[in-house]
Amino acid sequence: MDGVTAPNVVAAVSESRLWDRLMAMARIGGFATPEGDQGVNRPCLSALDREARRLLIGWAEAAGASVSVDPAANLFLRWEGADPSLAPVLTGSHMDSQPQGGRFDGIYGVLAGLEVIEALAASGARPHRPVEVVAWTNEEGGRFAPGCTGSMSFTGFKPMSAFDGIVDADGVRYADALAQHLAEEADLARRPLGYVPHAFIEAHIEQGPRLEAEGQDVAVVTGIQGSRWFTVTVEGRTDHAGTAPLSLRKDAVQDALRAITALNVLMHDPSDVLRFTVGSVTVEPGTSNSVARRVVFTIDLRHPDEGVLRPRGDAIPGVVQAALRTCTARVHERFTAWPADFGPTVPEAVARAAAALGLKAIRLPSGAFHDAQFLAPVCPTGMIFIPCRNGVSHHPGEYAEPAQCANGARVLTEAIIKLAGRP
Ligand code: HGY
Ligand code: MN
Ligand code: MN
Repeated sequence: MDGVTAPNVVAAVSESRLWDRLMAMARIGGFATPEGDQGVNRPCLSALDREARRLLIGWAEAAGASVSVDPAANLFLRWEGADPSLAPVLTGSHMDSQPQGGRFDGIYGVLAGLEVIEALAASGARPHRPVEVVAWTNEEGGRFAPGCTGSMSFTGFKPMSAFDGIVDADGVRYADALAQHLAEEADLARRPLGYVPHAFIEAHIEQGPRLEAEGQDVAVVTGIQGSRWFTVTVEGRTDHAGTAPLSLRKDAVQDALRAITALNVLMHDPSDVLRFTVGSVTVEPGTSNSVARRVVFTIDLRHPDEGVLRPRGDAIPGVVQAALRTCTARVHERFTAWPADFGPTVPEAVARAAAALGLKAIRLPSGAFHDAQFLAPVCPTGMIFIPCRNGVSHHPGEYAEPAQCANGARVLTEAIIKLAGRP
């Protein structure tokens, strides 16, 4: 570990403690699949989410960190700096999961951040700047779509009120779930919403195959591709499946199929860089013997180049309307994250940290979005990726090795010490 800034601190990162905590968290909302995978279903602002946060808070307070929550329910663990008045170096990720999620997406970055605090505590180090670990609210957007509502609120990308009316599958409003969550965490110290960090750095599994395939230890993440989410509501008329002539029907399923087929043509990309996903299709009334009166389907569109993402996304409403035969349709864009470039500061700190630790690293853009996408316009931002098995994520089979998790936490520790000012 030549050239490591604070070898005693980095050496205090514990692979076994980090791994045990990852596995303890995986039991909260955990489930086994018939194939033998261990998945996690931990929706944001749920009782499971609060259970996981309490576990994290217990560990953090035992390590000597102070704990607080902001009005968006973003949870902060603070390790005081030699000069508490300085803007902190902020790290962290999210604790919510996809419904068929894995044991590492998000939670790894939060626990790697806690490992930095543990290492600072064990070595008695007091960096110049405070170090804060954040668990962002609702990164995934699985229960309340879109995702990243916590980090968008924190950075002022959107006012918190913009998310109030989002409802989950049970019709619960985001604002009500947030109010209940904050009430159940009323014993925790409060802090105001938002500040400008000195820097933000997030550790995460790659959620792609390159690090494993190329035998790399970590990735220096250079940026995040853009994402645009839409919902398309196709309105028809329900009819009797046995008696209504096809020539008189307003069949929302048939027109939704025409729209999706036309969108596939719009989104065709021979270079396979563009990502177009229809991940959810709901049909009403949804019975075998009634013609569908309504179909709602989602669109997740991604591309690293705004020059592609913008025109393809802007063309969606016209393509949908032109494809309809008998129904009407509404297209609503509910999430827009333009491509983020992380610039030099934090990626250089990550690259130097990996080199100082003798780890193999490549530079890589992120295909998945992250809260870091919304911090990038606010402060120097970057990410560290660790390999995950077969690149699998948003799947119960998601997996990373204990040593890989520890490597990422050590790079995070070294980079944060460098950014916060050495102890
Ligand atoms: O969808 C994403 O890219 C992220 O994993 N939530
Ligand atoms: Mn994630
Ligand atoms: Mn995810």
